[in-house]
Amino acid sequence: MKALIKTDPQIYKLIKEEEKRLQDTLEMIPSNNFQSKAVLEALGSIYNYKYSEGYPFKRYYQGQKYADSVEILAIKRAEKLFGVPYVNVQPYSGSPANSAIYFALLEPKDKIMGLSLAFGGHLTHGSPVSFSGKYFTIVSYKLDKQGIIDYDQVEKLALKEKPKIIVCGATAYPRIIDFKRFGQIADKCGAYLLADISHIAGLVVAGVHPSPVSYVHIVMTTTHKTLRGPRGAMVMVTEKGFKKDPELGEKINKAVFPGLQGGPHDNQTAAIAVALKEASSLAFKKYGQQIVKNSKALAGELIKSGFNLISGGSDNHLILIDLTDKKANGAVAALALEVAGIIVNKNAVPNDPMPPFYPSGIRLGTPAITTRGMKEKEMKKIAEWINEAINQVKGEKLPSDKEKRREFWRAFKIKIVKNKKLLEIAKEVKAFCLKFPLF
Ligand code: DSN
Repeated sequence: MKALIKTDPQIYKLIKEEEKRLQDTLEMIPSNNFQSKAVLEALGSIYNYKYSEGYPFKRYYQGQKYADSVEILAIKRAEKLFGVPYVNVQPYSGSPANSAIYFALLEPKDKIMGLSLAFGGHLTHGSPVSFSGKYFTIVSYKLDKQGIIDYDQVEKLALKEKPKIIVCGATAYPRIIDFKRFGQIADKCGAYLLADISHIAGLVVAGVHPSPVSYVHIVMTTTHKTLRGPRGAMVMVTEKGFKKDPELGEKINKAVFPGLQGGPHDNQTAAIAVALKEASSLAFKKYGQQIVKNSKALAGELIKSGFNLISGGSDNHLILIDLTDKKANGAVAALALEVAGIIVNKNAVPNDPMPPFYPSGIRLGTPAITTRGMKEKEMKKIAEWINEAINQVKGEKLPSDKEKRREFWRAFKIKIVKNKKLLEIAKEVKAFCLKFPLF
């Protein structure tokens, strides 16, 4: 980073400080991951300068001799890895990718059916605060009392509401998704079926989560979560998708560009190609398997310590904890854990009585710590620290009155960073992390 130090020492310092923060802490937000140096080099390459509106061999600008090859490599690698006949690698990220799919297939007010955000879905699956809930008609399905997708309820709702698209996929769901059952439901009601596998793409590649490809028409994934690529996304059409609608690929291409985006980010495409090459390796398969082993081990330890895990455990890379039984709150716990060097996010739990900014739960996962080489043995220690840290904030009850809550939160933020036990854990975490370098 010689040039950066010289040109902008302030930004250089902030990058180095972030690197150190990551080295010294446990990054357990399940959507975050660390990319390889090779991916980062491609992302920071000369391709950042380039405009390439259009698609390979059909561009609106000259000078595409090599950019075309980059995009074709990315497409071919994705097709092979996921076993699909069509991929668009241009979406800037997951939300634009889902938008493009909707704009390709729907008219304003058409019906989308997805998992409610409050029950683990995503903003773009029909939340009223996102474009998906504003421009389209939304029907949301929920989870059953155990925190599992209620497939019978999904079927009933789908047959009653006849949505044009059903979205299966989630951001805070710790169990296997039954894509086959979703496929049967979509076929019964004539809907397109979109699998949003952003969180689990790396697990699908590793064979530790069933692939949706045989059962759905479209697959969307971001590239930076378990897949360990740069920030970005891909839209794939399956054989089943082409059977339903031979124009599907063309419709999606047009919706991505010129419908929604301008030129693709060629540096991002190059980095996606690198990540896809890495994901085709045996080492990546083992990595994906280890993510799940770690998540199951961590879930088991947390259950032993009396935590209430939504759905009773984890089959994938993430764990969702309802802290109500521990007399703790998600926002309070997430902050306490951060002081202890463990980074998670506060998260709503099913039927959460608390508002989204102060939800009752936390969401945590194993993709990033598995990238660092941690295994089941380390999960035992991490569970101990999580338990000790949350014990420090037991009984910290958020007032229901808004003004009092703001006061409580201001005072809590000042108090918690001085908590001796949490600072002790942070020291232990830092020493432990030394054995697992970021790169
Ligand atoms: N923000 C992502 C997540 O944390 O799951 C989803 O877009």
